Amino acid sequence: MPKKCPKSFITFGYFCRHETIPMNHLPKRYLITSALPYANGLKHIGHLAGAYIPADIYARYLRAQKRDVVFVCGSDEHGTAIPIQAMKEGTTPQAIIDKYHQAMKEDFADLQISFDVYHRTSDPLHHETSREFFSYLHERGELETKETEQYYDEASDTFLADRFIKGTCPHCKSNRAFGDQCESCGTALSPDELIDPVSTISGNKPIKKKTSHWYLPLAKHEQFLRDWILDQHKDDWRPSVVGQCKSWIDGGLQSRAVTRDLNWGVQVPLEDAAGKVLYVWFDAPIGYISATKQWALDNDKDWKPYWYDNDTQLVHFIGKDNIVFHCIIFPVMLKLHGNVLPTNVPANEFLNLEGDKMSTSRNWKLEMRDFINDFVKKENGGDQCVDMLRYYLTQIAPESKDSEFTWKGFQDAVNSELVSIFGNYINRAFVLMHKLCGGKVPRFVEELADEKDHQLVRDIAEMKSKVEASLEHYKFREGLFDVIDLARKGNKYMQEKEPWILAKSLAENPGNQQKIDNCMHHCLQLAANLAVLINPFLPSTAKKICGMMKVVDKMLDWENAGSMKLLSVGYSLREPQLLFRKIEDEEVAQQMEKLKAGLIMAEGKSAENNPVEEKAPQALKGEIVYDDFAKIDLRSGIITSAQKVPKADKLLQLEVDLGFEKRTILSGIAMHFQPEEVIGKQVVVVANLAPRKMRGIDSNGMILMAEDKEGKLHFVQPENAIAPGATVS
Ligand code: B3M
Ligand code: ZN
Repeated sequence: MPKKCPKSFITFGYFCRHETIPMNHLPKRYLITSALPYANGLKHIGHLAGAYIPADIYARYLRAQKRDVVFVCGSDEHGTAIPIQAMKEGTTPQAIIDKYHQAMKEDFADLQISFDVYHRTSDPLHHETSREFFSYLHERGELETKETEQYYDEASDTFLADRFIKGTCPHCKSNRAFGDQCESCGTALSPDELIDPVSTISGNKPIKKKTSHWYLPLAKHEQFLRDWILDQHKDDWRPSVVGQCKSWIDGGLQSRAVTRDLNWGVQVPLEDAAGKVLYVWFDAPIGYISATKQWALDNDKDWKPYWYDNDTQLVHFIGKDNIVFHCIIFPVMLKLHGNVLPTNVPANEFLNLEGDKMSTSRNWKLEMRDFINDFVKKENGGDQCVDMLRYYLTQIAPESKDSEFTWKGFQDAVNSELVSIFGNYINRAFVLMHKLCGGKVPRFVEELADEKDHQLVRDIAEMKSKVEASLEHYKFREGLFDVIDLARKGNKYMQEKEPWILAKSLAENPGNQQKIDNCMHHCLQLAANLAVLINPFLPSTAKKICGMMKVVDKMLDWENAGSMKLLSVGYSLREPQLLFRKIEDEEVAQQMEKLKAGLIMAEGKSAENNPVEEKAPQALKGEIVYDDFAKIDLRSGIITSAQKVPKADKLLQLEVDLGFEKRTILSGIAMHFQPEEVIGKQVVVVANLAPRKMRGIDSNGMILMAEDKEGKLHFVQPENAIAPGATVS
């Protein structure tokens, strides 16, 4: 039995959407946000599945309900990620953000993510909004100042915040840990926690230098956070989100620095703060407010109620690595600034790709742009392919645990569900109606209705509230599953009614025509209902069905779902168009090849010249005596910096610390490793090799590498960390 919420007169099928927040009416307005993607590179389908598609489904659903909704997003253009990308691409931070802002905006538009505004944090409106926010908190004494010693890179004259410092993660021991977060295990870090930190700018070991910053004292707000999240929202937020918040709060809330010594970002609006900018995670969420302001300016609306009136439902769609910022830090900021708090933060887990974590450095990823180019913009592509991707990514949405994109899975989802169930149902309904009912919506005669007809009507009505209950609770995969299930029921109904068989004996049984008409009438009303229900998920498909029915998009208003009167009797409909094409085996094979080729490229090999094949074992070299070997002085060392050698594809110029001295060594590993990957590596060096000049640079020694049977290089390393200079024999 549906439980009725005592606080609300509105229930959606099974649940009330206000189980914990007392409200006796629907919120006046909705503000939906998707995480602002960093403008430092193209985004992959994991991002799309985590923060953009679910938000878009929700926004489209609310719009179809005629609710007041604004869906905002924009590029996150600050933080150390941007200058680092600029260094990598040999250009300026401004050029980087301009390039990626435009590219991401286009990708989202191509995939029909229906933002009401796509803003950017480099916009003066955002700078002004963030500065005002900071000043407001500062003037009210809500921020602390502290002088601390922080890592500093003398070579580049820079304090090493966040991504400017790299080292070994104290938790998982990965060497892909930065000053803000470990890339491998996702733990939030501070630079002081890193083991063997090095500057990502110069590769040097940093020194410590005094600096002062402003901090948000989170501990002061512990009780508020406990009451608000762990009590008020314990049941309506996802368990994983509440769980992460609980462990943060229980772990003891530390003051968080909200400023940085950096020359890229929003200037701190205080006299004594030259050279300091707001921490990117302070200004980025304020980007949601600036984006709302921009939307209001563009549409002649008032932005304030969205951020100040408590009758706003604010929902942040994010990936799980952003939970702490959206559930702890930003809400404290919002509370202090007098704004509304998020009603929900439906964070998603991660999406893996073909059995492995997606990774930019290993090239194991599927960028949105790749899909757009390989499917949407190809012949036989277009909007149907957008909806295919939206379908599959919703079907495998990592709502409660990590999930996995596979090309075979994509093919199966498209061919066996979209094509065989949904597309097939719509197509058959149209084809049969043209064949058996003269291309017009036939009449339904109630007196002839049987139990199957009644059941179908009940199924349609019930599905409306079922999908609502799912969407109101951010269970998008469940909602989509239900819509497909309704199409499945339609196929079954048609199969059981067999109007084509009835048609065969029409001459003997003229009464069969009304039976056929009854069946086809229901089938067409169901097709129209399917268009309404699928619309938030697959908007192009819904529109296409409207086109085939010669009805305006207004039919897609949510209130129409559940009705058996969407199409008028006698109305003539168009010939059907196929909604979806199949995904061929060759396409799957091609994508798998492409993925593997990308991996090989990332390992520094070109896919064409070096197919993955095992190398023949190398013959042993001629015998030597012990004295020959004893001449070689092997020492342990640590790579402290690395850079590419201009015009030499294969060479990396390394600085290796041997304890007693630092060496420049040229190593032929550039096709296998990026410079930043090797910094901090322990190595074994042939320390007494005669110097050799290459490309005008003296190389003093050689690094030992092992080559596996696929030709991949691995560092030869001592088992445990040992001091540089140790002898190896
Ligand atoms: N740019 C991190 C990310 O892209 C960050 C999100 C900001 S949301 C305010 O994962
Ligand atoms: Zn880690």
